Amino acid sequence: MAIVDGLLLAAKFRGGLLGSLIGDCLGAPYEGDVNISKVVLQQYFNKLGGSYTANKVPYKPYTDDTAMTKCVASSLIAKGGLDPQDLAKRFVVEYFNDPRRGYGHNVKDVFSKLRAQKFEDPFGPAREQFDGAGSLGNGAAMRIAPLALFYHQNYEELVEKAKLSAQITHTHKLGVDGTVLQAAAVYQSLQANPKQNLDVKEFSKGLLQKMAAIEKDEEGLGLDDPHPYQTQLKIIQDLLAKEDGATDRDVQKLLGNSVAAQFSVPTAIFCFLRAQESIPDIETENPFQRTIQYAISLGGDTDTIASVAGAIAGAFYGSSVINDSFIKHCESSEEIIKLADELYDASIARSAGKGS
Ligand code: F2R
Ligand code: MG
Ligand code: MG
Repeated sequence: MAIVDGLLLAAKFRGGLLGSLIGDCLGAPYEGDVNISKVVLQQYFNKLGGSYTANKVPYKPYTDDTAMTKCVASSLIAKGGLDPQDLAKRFVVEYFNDPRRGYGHNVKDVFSKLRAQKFEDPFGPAREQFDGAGSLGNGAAMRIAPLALFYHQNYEELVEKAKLSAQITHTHKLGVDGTVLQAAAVYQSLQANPKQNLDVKEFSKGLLQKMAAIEKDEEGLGLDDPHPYQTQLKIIQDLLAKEDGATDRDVQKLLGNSVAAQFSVPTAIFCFLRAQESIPDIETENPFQRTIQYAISLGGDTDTIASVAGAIAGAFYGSSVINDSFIKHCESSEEIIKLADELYDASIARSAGKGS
């Protein structure tokens, strides 16, 4: 991590969590929509990106994506690392205090069962989902950014903890591996120098290598494709290589925009990589905004795809690239900044303690 000094790293922590928040808050009004008008979306971004005028411009509430991300961050800070029981409790307390945040339809059962069994086995209820198949939704990936930031010093440990944190709610291989892929994307963004142009081929190659290691034992699991995330990453590479640029239809059809981790996490990664350059009908010079605006323009699970893409973009650029007006329009942005700073301190303290 030699190219990233302490000040930049702290800004990247803020960027990662703010990116996740902003993608969620700005994407939420469009969740489930198809054929989103690029013109209307541009007006929406122009309005929100203009000078902040509290009470005049709509205030954007966050959804389950941020509610759960906050739980992950606060648990890591309080416990100094992943404590599945503590995290499960935080999810449950958060959900029953504030259930109307647009949670996944089935994950609510996990919260009820965890509460009923008093957190004795924090992984038990998730294993029972979908008749024992487990959830393949993107709900574990959408909240993983704080954990990827916290464990940035040790990739192997990050993978192990990402899997465990996912399994509190998602035990299907596709749900777990989608979480690992998102953790790896945030990890790579954090290591990269934002002052240099991002090599998108190298970035996707790095993820492909990492997922080859994760998916190496998956033959025999009964999946139609034993290497689903490698397949999606190769599609990303093909789409990025298209001379005329991928159409929205290409992206929707080939990568997807649904609630399934397999068809949303790679899409978010593609949005970040494609947004390194200008995109037709997205009028901004700011690559962070371009990432989020493009992710929302694809429709479907817009809050989550934009949140996942925003976390990757924010961890690459750092908070300085994020328009202050977007930050101020999002619910709890001050709290998110505080959590990012505390998470940074906790992560650094942990690695300093290990070295002594
Ligand atoms: N739930 C939503 N959006 C719909 C309603 C929002 C509306 N605006 C409102 O306010 O009510 N968004 C949130 O859910 C996604 C994350 O979901 P998560 O946490 O993965 O939940 P769950 O319930 O585990 O899975 C979601 C759905 O995926 C399908 N599914 C999952 N595993 C499956 C399996 N093994 N077999 C078949 N289907 C499976 C089911 O339909 C689940 O209900 C994010 O978009 C977040 O924003
Ligand atoms: Mg949501
Ligand atoms: Mg969503």
